[in-house]
Amino acid sequence: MKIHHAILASGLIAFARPALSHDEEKHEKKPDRPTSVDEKAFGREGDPKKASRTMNIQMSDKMRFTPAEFVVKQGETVRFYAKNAGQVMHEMVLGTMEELKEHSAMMQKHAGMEHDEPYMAHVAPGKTEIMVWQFTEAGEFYYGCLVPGHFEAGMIGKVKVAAKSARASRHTESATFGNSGDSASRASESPAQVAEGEIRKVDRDAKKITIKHGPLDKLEMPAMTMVFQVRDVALLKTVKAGDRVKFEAEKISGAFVVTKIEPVQ
Ligand SMILES: [Cu+2]
Repeated sequence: MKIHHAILASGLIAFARPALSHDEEKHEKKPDRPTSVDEKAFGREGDPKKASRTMNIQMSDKMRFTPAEFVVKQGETVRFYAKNAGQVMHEMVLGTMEELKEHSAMMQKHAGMEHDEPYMAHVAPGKTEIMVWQFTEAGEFYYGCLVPGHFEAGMIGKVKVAAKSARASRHTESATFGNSGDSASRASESPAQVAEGEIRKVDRDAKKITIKHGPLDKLEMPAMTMVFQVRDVALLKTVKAGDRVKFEAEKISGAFVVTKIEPVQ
């Protein structure tokens, strides 16, 4: 069997190598910052050391997650290995159905925007990303791929969080989706927005900065942690992860770009 031999051969090559190449490592999500303490309706970022369970979630170009449904216990911390078995980008984003729908509409509106929250894994073709999440609330939640068009094509899965006690679950939603009525209105270039936020990550090589910010009305963006481009890499000299900053951002050729940034005391 050719396939078998190929796998065996590549396995041997990998084994013979002194260390895994960068591509082969499974990336522990955002090791460069502390675990977020933000509470969401569907839980909070999990401490990898407390993960009691590991789950493999496979994503395919058929716009499906495998498994498409699973059950966890309230309070449980799960380490997800989100594997992209397809040829195009996919994401696994946890949330309530309402949040996922809103988020999906926003992705349609701002094609190409990048953001980064502890409850999402963006996975390039052939790669696996790790996400650790603690399900603190009982109820029914979902995971969707918000690459434009994928969620609408049915790329969605369901998590049932079984209540620890007998009390009724507070978050139950029906799995109906489809026309939320808000079809992608063409986003135009925005006026400049001045805002404050907290830096989560500075990537000088890619000229990108990740900022946790409140609502940016002029950019029609709700509060989130988002990856911005920077107009000039020199802007990144004076700031580092953890800093509170005042910044100015605008939408330029479809991308969100930070044009000014300074630390605030
Ligand atoms: Cu997808």
